Amino acid sequence: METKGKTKISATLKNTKKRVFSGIQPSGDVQLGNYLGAIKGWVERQAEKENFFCIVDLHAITVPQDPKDLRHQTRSLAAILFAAGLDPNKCTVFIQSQVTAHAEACWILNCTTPVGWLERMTQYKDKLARQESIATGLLDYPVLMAADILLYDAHEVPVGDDQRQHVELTRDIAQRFNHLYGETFVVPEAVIPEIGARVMGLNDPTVKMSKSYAHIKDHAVNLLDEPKEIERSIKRAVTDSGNEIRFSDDPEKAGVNNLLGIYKVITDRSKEEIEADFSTARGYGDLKTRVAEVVIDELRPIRERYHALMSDVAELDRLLARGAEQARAVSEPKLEEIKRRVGLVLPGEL
Ligand code: ATP
Ligand code: LTN
Repeated sequence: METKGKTKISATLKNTKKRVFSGIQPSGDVQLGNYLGAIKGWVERQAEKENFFCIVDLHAITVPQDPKDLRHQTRSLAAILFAAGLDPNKCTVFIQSQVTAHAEACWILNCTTPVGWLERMTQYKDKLARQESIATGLLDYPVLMAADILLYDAHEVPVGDDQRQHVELTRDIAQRFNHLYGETFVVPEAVIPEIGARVMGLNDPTVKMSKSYAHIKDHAVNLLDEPKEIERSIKRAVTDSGNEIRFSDDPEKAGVNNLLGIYKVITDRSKEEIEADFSTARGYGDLKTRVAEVVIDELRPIRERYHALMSDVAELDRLLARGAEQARAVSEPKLEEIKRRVGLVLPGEL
């Protein structure tokens, strides 16, 4: 009787938690922007939420990937997420392609999403401009992302600023489906940090730091970089010819602003405090030294835990298999609901 009562209470508590869904691509070495713009917030708020974090390998293959590298990067990314502090007892971490409901829901949503909505996506237009030939999957990328989110009835989608437009589109896709077929989906909100949502490249502060540019020398700090490498990339960060250390929207000062933003997210101090602190600094050299120090200290324990996790791949695979099972338990009934709504005959009905 007592146990029954307890179960009921914990189920009620669980249901009051907001559901969170986010994704990250296994498309290369995880970089500091991924951590400050997304992963750090996921870790900090995991206790307050019901969390689903997805390693979106189907999104990664929308641009060419070496199969061997992709396999390695998928496990390695899982290890990074756990090493950064995601607790498998509080979060469902899983590989997208292992939960087939995502691809199926994507197809159904493709059939209610006007192609013009996809052609307007800035990330698609940027990639299109950079490549000679592009895959259909790249155009369709945001519909798969909508399927990811909507299958879980997620309320919140914590992402970096570059994903704002995709979450807006997810809202449009949900509303359109609800309008056509009746209330089916929760319309989710993007949760974007005030600072750290757009960490810029160290070699070029006009371009967002990206995993897929991480091979370019001194573009990014990778989460697994050794202290010497971190120091080197930050010391070489492009700044300006002045010496004023302050937060600023001035494009001239984008490099310094980027370094201060990184420092702010990690130290969690106010802009005023930070500017006052740096008012006695001797030029950008001092700023870079202090930024490098806090980044090194922040990433050291993650790197150490990562190597420990990667030394036991069987345990990592077990966690991912459990995550996929938990994800299926939520997404499969939702997929059935979607299929029923559009008039597809379910296997159980035959
Ligand atoms: P790719 O280069 O393959 O597109 P990416 O580095 O942009 O990869 P994603 O896997 O697409 O990373 O994104 C994972 C999360 O990290 C998303 O929430 C995204 O908004 C966030 N993110 C990516 N880059 C940055 C950045 N420079 N600053 C802040 N957040 C970022
Ligand atoms: N497009 C996202 C990755 C992504 C995602 C999601 C993010 C795929 N599915 C669902 C949030 C919710 C990106 O970061 N490039």
